[in-house]
Amino acid sequence: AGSADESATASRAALRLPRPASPAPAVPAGAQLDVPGIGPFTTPNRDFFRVDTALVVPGVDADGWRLRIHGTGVRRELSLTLPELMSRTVVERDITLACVSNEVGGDLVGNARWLGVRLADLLREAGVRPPSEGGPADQLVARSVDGMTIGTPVEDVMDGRDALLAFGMNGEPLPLDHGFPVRMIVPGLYGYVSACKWIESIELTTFDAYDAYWVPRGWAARAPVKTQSRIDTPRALARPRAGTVMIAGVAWAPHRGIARVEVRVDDGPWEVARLGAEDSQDTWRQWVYPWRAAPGRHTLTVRATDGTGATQPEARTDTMPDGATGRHSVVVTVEES
Ligand SMILES: Nc1nc2c(c(=O)[nH]1)N[C@H]1C(S)=C(S)[C@@H](COP(=O)(O)O)O[C@H]1N2
Ligand SMILES: [Mo]
Repeated sequence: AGSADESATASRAALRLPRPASPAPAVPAGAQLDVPGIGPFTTPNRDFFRVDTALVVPGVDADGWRLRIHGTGVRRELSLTLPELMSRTVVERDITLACVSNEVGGDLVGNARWLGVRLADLLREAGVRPPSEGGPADQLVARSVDGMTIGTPVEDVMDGRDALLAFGMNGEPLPLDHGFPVRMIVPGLYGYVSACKWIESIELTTFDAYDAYWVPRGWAARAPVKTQSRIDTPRALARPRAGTVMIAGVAWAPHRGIARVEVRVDDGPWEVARLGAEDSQDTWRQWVYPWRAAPGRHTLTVRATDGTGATQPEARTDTMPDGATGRHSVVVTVEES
């Protein structure tokens, strides 16, 4: 008898992804800046960060998989196979996913092209109304085959954003370690309150009635992604030569978008960086600032302003309970040229 992993791998290899009724527009050419040391705009699956509690990656056979939608305010329970899910209206979207455990300057963030079905469509099909329309449930609890529970505001997934039940990632079926066969992805919310991998059910309930897995462990029940920006080049402790040095990196405020990125050298003025073209307000943005670097030791600091006009605060806070704040900086020593 084959292992769970073998049957999962075999069912993944046999899976044919549907074509999206609503494809993602091509990534604009200017989204990817041509600066050495800056990563790809779309994170390849093999490089996409992985965060979960699974000691062994769950091997789910797509052929036996079902998703159940039930709970408070559900008028018609749904129980869907994968072909049934794929027969709904399929959309494709670029969405940046961030982990609440990401420290300032950290790399627990990635951007991918997801293929799936809008969760709001399925909730409507089940007769669910959001709280703003008088619905009784304000929390949706996603459960995975390995017992994880993830709580998401019903209002957020039904407010028009592209909250997805995704089965495709960058043109392939979801990799096993990113949640095969199906996971959730919600623009603007940290993974632990939105991105349930290996999902098997969605229960409509309330925040009062139920605490999802991470909540009794000290993490906030509601957690929109905080605006962050990161310097990818030069690296900390680099020794660039005097002259023009490209300071560059990435900034994200998923679902609000990035309006501005500024860079400061030592205690100098904030200088406006050039932004890569915006793909969507749900994706990160690359940025670059050409710096006339003079010899000596310098501290480089970055800050971003999101689409609502809010600038990243200077105060550093811990990742717990709802995501780190503060500005990334690196110290470099510029050598005589
Ligand atoms: N089943 C399950 N889903 C999960 C988790 C988990 O531990 N188990 N971790 C969540 C967290 S904290 C994050 S940040 C994202 C990470 O998704 P990725 O591993 O595909 O990057 O998955 C979320 N979904
Ligand atoms: Mo996370």
